Amino acid sequence: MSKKVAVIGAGPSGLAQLRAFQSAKQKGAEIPEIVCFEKQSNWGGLWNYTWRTGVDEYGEPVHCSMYRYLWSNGPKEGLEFADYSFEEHFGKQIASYPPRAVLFDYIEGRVKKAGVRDWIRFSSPVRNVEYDPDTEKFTLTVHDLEKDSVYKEEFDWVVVATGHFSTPNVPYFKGFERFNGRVVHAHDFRDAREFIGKDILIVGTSYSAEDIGSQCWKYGCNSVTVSHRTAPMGYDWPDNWQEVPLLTHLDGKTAHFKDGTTKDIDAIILCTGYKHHFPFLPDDLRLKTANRLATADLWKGVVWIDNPKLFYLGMQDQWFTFNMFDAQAWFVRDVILGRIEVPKDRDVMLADVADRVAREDAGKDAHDAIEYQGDYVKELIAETDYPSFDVDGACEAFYEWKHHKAENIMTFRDHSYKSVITGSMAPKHHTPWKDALDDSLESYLQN
Ligand code: FAD
Ligand code: NA7
Repeated sequence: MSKKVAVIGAGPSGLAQLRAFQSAKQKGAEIPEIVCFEKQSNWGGLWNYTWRTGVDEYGEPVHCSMYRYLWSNGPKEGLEFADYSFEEHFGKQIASYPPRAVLFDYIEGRVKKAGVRDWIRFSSPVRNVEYDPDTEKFTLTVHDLEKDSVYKEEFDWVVVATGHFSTPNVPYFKGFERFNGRVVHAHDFRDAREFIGKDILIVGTSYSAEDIGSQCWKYGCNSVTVSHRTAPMGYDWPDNWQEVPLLTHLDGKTAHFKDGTTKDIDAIILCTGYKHHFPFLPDDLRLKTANRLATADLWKGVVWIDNPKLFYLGMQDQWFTFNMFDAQAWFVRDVILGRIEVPKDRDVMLADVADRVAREDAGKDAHDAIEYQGDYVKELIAETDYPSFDVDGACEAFYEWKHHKAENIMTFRDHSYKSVITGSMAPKHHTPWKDALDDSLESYLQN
C-alpha cells in the first residue's frame, strides 16, 4: 500500500507543500499520496478574504484576520516565489505593495498552474490527530462539513500548516464591559469606513496597530491614539495621531493611561497579537512556542523533535513569508522522500533549537533579525532543489523598506524595488497609497 502524507491547511504554507511534492513528481520522482485538509471552502489561508467575523456558515471559527483595503505591509520583492515570478503571473512587472486581492491572485496562479487542487479536501477541518507508536501511523479525525459527517483516516506523515495569526490574544482592561462603543480585536476588524469621524484607541504597537491605525486615518477617522505596553512605535505620525502609555482602565468613554493622562474615545481596536493554537493536537504532538524567529522544539524550524514524522510549516514570526514557506516545504518534502536524514539523537536536535534561539537572542535590532531569517532561508534552500535566489537582495529590499517607513510612515508604499527573481525594477504605482481608495485588482494593475 502506498504511503500517505496529510497536509493540514491550504494557506501559503500548505500550498507550498503541495507544490513541492508536485515539482518532485514532475521531475520523475515517486511521491507518496498527498491529502490536504482545508477547513475553509477555498484555498489561500488568511489571504482568502471573508466579510464574516465570529463563526462561519458551519459554526466554525472564522480563520480570516485580513481586512478590506489591506495592502502588503512589506515589499513584494521580499516574498516572491523563486519558481513563479510576478512577471510570469501578471505578464508584466507590477508595483511593490500589492493589495490583498492581487497577492491572492498570485498565490493562486502558481498552484493552479501546478494542478494540485484535486489533492485538497475543502470544508474539512481536522478535529484530532493521534499517533500510534506500534503501527507508526497517525490517525486523523476529519469533519466533512458539507456532508456533516466525521471520519478517520490513517497517514504516515503529518504536516501542520494551519498558520498562527488567526486565534486572537485578547487582554482585558477594567471598564470594557461598561464602555459604550465597540471593542474589537484586529482579527475581527474588516472595514475602516466603520470608523469615519471617530476617535479610536488602538492597543499594541506592532504591524496590526500600525496598519489598522493607518487605514482608519486614510479613510477618515477623527483621531488615532495608540497605547503601548513596552515602547511607542515612534514614527512621525500625522497631526491627529498620538502615542500614549498603556491603558489602565476605562471610565465610560474616557480612557485612562499609565501616565495619568486621559482621552475620550468612540472605539477600541485591540491589536494585541495572536496565539499559536492547535485544538486538534494532543499534548505530545502540540507545538507550544512564542511568536519569534526561533521556534521551540522544531529541528531546522520544521521537524517536531519528539516525533520526526510530524512537521510544522510557517510557525516562526515572519519577515520572510512565501519564499520561506517554500524553503521549509521543500525541506520537509525531502525528509519525507528520504533525501535528507533527520538526526537519530534527540539531543542533537535539541542543540540545533538551542543554537537558533541563542543566535536570535544575540541580534540587536530589526536589521539583525532580517539577516537572521534570510540566513535561515539560505540554509534550507541549500539542501534542496528549490531554485536558489538572491536572498541577500531580498534582505536589501527589507532594509530599504524599514528606511522608507522611518522616513515617512504614510508614503513608504509609494516606493518600488528590484525583483530578486527576474532582476527587473517594479514600476512606481500610479496613485500614492494614501489617495488610492479603490484596492481592486483591476485598479492596481492599471500601471
Ligand atoms: P494561514 O494563511 O493562516 O493558512 C492556514 C490555513 O489552515 C487556513 O486556510 C485555515 O483555514 C487552515 N486551517 C486552520 N485550522 C485547520 C484545521 N483544523 N483543519 C483544516 N484546515 C485548517 N504576510 C506577507 O507576506 N505580507 C503581508 O502583507 C502580510 N500581511 C498580513 C496581515 C495580517 C492581518 C495577517 C494576520 C498576516 C499577514 N501576513 C502577511 C502574514 C501571513 O501569516 C502569511 O502571509 C501567510 O498567510 C501565512 O500562511 P500559512 O499558510 O502559514 O497560514
Ligand atoms: P504582534 O506582532 O504579535 O504584536 C502584538 C502587539 O500587541 C505587540 O505590540 C504587543 O506589545 C502587544 N500586546 C500583546 N499583549 C498585550 C497586552 N496585554 N497589553 C498591551 N499590549 C499587548 O501581532 P500583530 O497582530 O501586530 O502582527 C501579527 C501579524 O499580522 C504580522 O505578521 C503582520 O504581518 C500582520 P509588546 O511589544 O509585546 O509590549
